[in-house]
Amino acid sequence: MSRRNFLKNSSVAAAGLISAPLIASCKTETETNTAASEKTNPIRPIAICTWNFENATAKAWEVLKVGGSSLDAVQQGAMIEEADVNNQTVGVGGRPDRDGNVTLDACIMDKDGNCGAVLAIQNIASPVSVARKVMEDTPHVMLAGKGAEKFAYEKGFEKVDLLTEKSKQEWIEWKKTSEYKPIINIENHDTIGILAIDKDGDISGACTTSGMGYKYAGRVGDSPIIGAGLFVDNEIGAATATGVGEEVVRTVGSFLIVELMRQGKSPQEACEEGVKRIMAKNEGRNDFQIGFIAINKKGETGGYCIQPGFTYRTYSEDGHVNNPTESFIKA
Ligand code: SD4
Repeated sequence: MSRRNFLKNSSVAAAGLISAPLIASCKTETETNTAASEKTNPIRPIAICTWNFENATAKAWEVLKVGGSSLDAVQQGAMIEEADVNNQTVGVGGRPDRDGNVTLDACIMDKDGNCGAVLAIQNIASPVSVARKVMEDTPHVMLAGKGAEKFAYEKGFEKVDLLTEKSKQEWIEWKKTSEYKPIINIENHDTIGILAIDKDGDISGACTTSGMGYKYAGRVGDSPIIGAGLFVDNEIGAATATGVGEEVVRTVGSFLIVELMRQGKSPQEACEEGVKRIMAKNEGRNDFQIGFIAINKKGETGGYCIQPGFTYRTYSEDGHVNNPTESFIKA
């Protein structure tokens, strides 16, 4: 859909997203038909993220409501959680690995299928922003570890100590009883995956995390893996995951959700089917958590989780909504 066609959409204009002088233009027959179908199915900019990250979707919405791109919206929304020291599963303040080092994973994907990721990067406050630089300024998709960190400095990112006193003290406590094993628990769950549709109907997504608390040094989860922690197909929709990354990687979870939507499932049905596939491979287990959220081209959303308690946040012209979801394992 062209920008011009979108601008003719009266419901979007009414939402205050555009100024009147931009609306006037002459129409070809094709444009008239497109405009008619838009009336019944208007583009509805929206941001959606895992968990109840109200500030992240609010930030994304700030970008969307003034006509910004979905790519900027997801990056800026994700950056809010990366900077929040109280979120111990993302960015600054994230829980360290079992050796006491905070290592971060992130990826970003745009409407054209361009994508970038950083894996196990240290000392950088916003890995999603480095991932975007990988996408835009290199011929690669993924940079890992020291190479990713070096690249970030080359791009002007500052060196930051990511380990807060709180996370450090908890890690010291953990070491006393842990037997030095990384934990897989169902509470360790504040990764942000964020998806957005902009005024042009284009979809982007981002995902960023410090990964599993007290993981083995060098461990990388699903969050920076395109297809696993995040996938965007601008013709169909997008999906992102939170929870135990190993299981999401095994099932190429976010790609699966988008493919299920391609086959005609709603975002909600697709997320449920994705979780059920994972559970079918883990019969009898109830000690881990995975949640998916998804959005389709129409702006419909869905979310589903293995464990109870999963919510996802949406922000659109209707305001912000915290959406509790059903779960595979009932409370
Ligand atoms: C990981 N999927 O590293 C991430 C962890 C997570 O909410 O999502 N926590 O496996």
